[in-house]
Amino acid sequence: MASGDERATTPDGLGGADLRIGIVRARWNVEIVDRLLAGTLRGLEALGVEHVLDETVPGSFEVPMGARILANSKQVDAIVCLGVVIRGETTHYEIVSEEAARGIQQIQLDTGVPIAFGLLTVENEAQALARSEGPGGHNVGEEAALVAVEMAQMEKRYR
Ligand code: RBF
Repeated sequence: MASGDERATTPDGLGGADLRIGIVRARWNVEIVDRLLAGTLRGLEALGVEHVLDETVPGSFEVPMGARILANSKQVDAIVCLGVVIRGETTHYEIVSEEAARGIQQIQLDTGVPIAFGLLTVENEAQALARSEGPGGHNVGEEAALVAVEMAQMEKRYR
């Protein structure tokens, strides 16, 4: 992988058969969120994850709260958050995207349940489409699945 490549790398031999993974996804920009979701499910399946808990919330601003509810439920080992915030469509861009990122980091550190950041914060729809491609393409949701499994495995090793 070339240096400067923005995609996440994954250690060899990563497996998720023993893991329970939660998904928290926003319903704003639902067509693109659905593409991220397809990527997440593809990534989880490739790693052997069978136990998936899937929840939706109104928008990306609510994603941290949804993640906190799942994390506190003790029913998941890690969480994938999905959402799409497009600058061109909202003057709230900074508020929604920054609060979502800040909230997700806070919740994973406070609860100890790893949370992968699978939100797109982009300038326009073209960028959102380019980062949510189908099999073989760049899909942030798929990458977030790998991140969730890797961090859940690490947390389990030291539990
Ligand atoms: N939620 C998103 O997930 N993506 C957005 O691009 C987005 N844009 C918004 C723009 C405005 C003007 C408002 C009021 C809300 C937006 N939301 C968006 C919804 C937000 O995350 C949240 O659901 C609502 O603000 C209700 O708390």
